[in-house]
Amino acid sequence: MLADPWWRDAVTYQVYVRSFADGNGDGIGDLRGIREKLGYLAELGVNAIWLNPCFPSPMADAGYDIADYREIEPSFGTLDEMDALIAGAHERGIRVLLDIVPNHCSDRHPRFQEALRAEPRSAQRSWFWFRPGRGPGGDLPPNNWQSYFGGPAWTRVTEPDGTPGQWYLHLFAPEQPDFNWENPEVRADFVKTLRFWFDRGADGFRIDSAAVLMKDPLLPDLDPDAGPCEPHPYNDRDGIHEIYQEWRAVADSYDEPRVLFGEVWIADPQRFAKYLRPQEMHAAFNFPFLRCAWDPRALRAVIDQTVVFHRPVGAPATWVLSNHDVTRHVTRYGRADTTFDFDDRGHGRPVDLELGTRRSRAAALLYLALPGGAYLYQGEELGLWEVEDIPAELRQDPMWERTDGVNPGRDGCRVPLPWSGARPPFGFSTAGDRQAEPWLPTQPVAWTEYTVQAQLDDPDSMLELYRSALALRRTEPGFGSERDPLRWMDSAEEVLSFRRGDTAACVVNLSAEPIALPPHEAVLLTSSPLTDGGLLPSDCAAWLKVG
Ligand code: TEU
Ligand code: CA
Repeated sequence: MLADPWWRDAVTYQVYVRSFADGNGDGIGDLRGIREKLGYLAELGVNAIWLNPCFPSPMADAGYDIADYREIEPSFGTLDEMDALIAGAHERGIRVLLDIVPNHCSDRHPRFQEALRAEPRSAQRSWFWFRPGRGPGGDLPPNNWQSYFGGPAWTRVTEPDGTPGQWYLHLFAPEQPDFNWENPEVRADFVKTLRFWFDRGADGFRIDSAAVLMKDPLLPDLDPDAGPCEPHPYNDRDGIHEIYQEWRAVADSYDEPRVLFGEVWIADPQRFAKYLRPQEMHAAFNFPFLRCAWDPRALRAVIDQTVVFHRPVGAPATWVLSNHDVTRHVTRYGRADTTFDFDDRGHGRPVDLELGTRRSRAAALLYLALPGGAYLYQGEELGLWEVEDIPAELRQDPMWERTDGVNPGRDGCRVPLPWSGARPPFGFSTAGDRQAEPWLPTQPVAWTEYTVQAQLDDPDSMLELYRSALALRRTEPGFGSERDPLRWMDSAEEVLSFRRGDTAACVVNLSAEPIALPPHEAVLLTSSPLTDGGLLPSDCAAWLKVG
């Protein structure tokens, strides 16, 4: 029997574990907290949850520095707690995806510790990229590569005999040494990890930094004028596809196939689509859509391009507006420049949160109406904005420190969720009276009106908009089914208007004036009320039943 390819049009909710819900009152979100909120997630109507890394980690990069791939981070819980969470989610029909980080581990990982103790050119060091330095005494890094978090991508070690020694490569923080994927032992170890979690019932993995695993073994200098992200000679090398073919075979070896979806930051859509060939990943994030301006022509172009490049490989498109790395879209859409850029997060620019919220509501109806999978980042269903005024001493993101504060980093989208009550920490802890201060104690007081409690049953709230849209995705087959292609309808250039299936249509008005709706049988949902004359206002979207 062919297993139900549920992931082709699933709505996946991203749980940023340490900021979702704290089950034991220590101020850090955890697995128990998630389990206690499964009812909330089921009622919201999501099909799957993706948990950011929850494995033992010194948290130099919020869990993306893993010291043990087959255990649970103690501050998040235990293996038993994970089993209970997976079981509880499955009882409610919610799949559970974990986050695997193959490019690098923690410098506390036993393999890296062993490598540090071993000789240069030893088998232990060949798990990583150790190289002698350049210049007199080897005092200069082996090449000019820069870390994504700022500063050189190399750190020098002290050899066991106390002398200054080799350098190791880290595309991210120094606490995140890059694995050497040329080494078959590294490959075998990751297959073991995949099986470990699949055997425990995990339904799939989000693959972190999926396109940067392979490096040119000659480690050539880079053109310093090439952009920070790509093209890099080490980025997206051909051999990388073998790895994902192997992973796909593992995933498909289960009766109920497991899902692999990649974080593939590649702007070139042809190279991007290679990762989605039938024997590779099932899906990958659509970052061009996430980064796109709130602009009708740009959005139409990126939607068309997405559909065009997914079709030949047979993979479903994905749609995503926010995640734990980017500025929350309520804030982005409330600025003059509505795009997203890693190197310029736009912090401190004027923001009109009312406009950003209005557009975010319309964007929710847009992305949830597009054919394919949708990824929802915790808090966007509450309309949360980026917290930009985090004091320097509370900032935790290595991006902030490594750029000397030039880049504010990602803490502003990682603030703990507000659940209830009139004051911070807004019920973030579920453990009764025991409420330690959250690990990032920067919830704005204004979130009083944005708690789950305040929004439930308020028909005008963001939460109710999401709940209604997700319910309609289930009951109106046109919106939900990925197999129904998108067909543009005639409209003004500044309006995105398309049909899904036989009876569903979505209209988004990005023009400055209210517009008439196309002929329809019923208005199913609107992001803001229609005008008295029944027109769709500017920056609003409507879901229609059409004949
Ligand atoms: O992010 C990778 C990432 O954000 C990209 O910026 C990276 O620069 C890209 O691969 C360039 O092509 C992931 C996680 O989402 C993030 O939270 C982690 O900090 C990072 O990997 C390191 O694990
Ligand atoms: Ca906790």
